[in-house]
Amino acid sequence: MSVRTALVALLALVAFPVMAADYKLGTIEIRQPWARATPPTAQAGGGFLVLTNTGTTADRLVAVKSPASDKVEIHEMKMDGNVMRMRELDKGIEIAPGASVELKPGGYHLMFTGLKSPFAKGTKVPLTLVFEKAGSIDVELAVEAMGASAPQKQSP
Ligand SMILES: [Cu+2]
Repeated sequence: MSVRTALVALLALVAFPVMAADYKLGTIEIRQPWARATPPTAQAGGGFLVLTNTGTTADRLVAVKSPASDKVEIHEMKMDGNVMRMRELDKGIEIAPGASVELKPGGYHLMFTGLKSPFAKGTKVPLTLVFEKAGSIDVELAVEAMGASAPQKQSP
């Protein structure tokens, strides 16, 4: 390997570090939990994270709760013809063994409805995730700028 190749390889490692889990619950790993800041009068907000199942059997995110809003639903956003629509996934989201599911703007997301107060950039939103097999875990979503499409902070 030339010095130059080695340097490129090293830079690639620095630029794309293997993401460590922010939270771990049994075989479920939770990465980059974040939410978007909301305008002062907003009634709803979105939450996002990446779920990885390191186990050998499927699990399912079945419910989500937060003291920050009346309700949190698990939603999917999809193109219906050329209209973007979202719907509640009443059976939650399955995470296959060895697979990751990314909740992100434009796809799966957590929908907070009946916000107690707007999500302010730089604050944290407490959240409880309930999995069919792994049980439940409390996490915090980092609130990013309004309209952000990805979290600012990458996991170490
Ligand atoms: Cu939604």
